[in-house]
Amino acid sequence: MSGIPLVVAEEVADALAEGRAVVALESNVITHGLPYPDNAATAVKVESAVRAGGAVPATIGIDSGRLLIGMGEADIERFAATPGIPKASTRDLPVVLARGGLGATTVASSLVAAELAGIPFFASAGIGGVHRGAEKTMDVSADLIQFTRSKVAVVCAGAKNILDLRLTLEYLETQGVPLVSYRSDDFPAFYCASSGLRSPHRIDDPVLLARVVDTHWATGARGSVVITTPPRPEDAVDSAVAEAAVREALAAAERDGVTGNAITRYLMRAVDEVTGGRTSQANMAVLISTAEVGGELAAAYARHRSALRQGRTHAR
Ligand code: PSU
Ligand code: MN
Repeated sequence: MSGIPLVVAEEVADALAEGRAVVALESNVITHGLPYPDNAATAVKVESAVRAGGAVPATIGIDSGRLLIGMGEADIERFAATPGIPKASTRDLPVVLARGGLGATTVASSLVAAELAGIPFFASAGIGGVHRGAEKTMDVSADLIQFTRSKVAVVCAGAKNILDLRLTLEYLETQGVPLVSYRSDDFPAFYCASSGLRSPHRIDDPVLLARVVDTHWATGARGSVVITTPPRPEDAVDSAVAEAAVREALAAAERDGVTGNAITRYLMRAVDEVTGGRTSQANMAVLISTAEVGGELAAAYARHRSALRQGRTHAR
């Protein structure tokens, strides 16, 4: 058991005890990803989407030195409406926990919490990655490093095209992080259906995916399996439109001298301004659709595990 106090929501604790599917979710997207009140409404819809997929949602956050494993609507509203909650990635996690107060977990720090709580699945629309210009700035998201450390499967719509997606895939390959695209050939770029980069593996069968996750851990590997699912066609933004907006946003960031952990939020907002709000609409839709697929895949994984426990090797 961890030495960090965990506040596990009753519904989450029950599901874990009974071997039912749970999907962990980050809270940084609530505090830093979208403006109020869209952030609160979206977070509630994301939780419903996980349920529609067949799993129990567990939104992760930090409160008074404890890790929240599952937020109610009141917690979500508090995180969404309180200004100035710090973004707590893995480097910040011990500081924010030890000081007390609220903290919003990124993908990386949510994975730490999920593993402590025994939750094997996590979903987020967009993972962090290698930033454009990283050969000079060395700005590589701690999310990628955490994928080599936390035994949690990560379902996502790829990573945003504000990043260098080619370098992001190279990094995952170098670090031996399995990357599998569910029912698509390409690595998606968040609200763009494709990054133009082919995924190393495509798998269409959730049972085979569940076996891939188990097999990764059976080899003794620590770390994540990254599973991508593209946006629904009706939600997707045209890649050329998104790329043009990203270039404008990057120029604005350079002009304003924005660097470090503030850059992701800055670029997302700037892209949204350039596209007249089109991308934040797409952002919300992708958060929801990814969560639903995350719920479905976590449920398939839980069924697979339970079949194994009962001595059946090929669950359906
Ligand atoms: N990618 C997105 N939207 C986001 C993030 C990433 O498309 O909101 C957030 C997530 O919380 C992710 C974090 O874990 O940014 C990565 O930040 P950094 O690059 O500073 O590690
Ligand atoms: Mn960074």
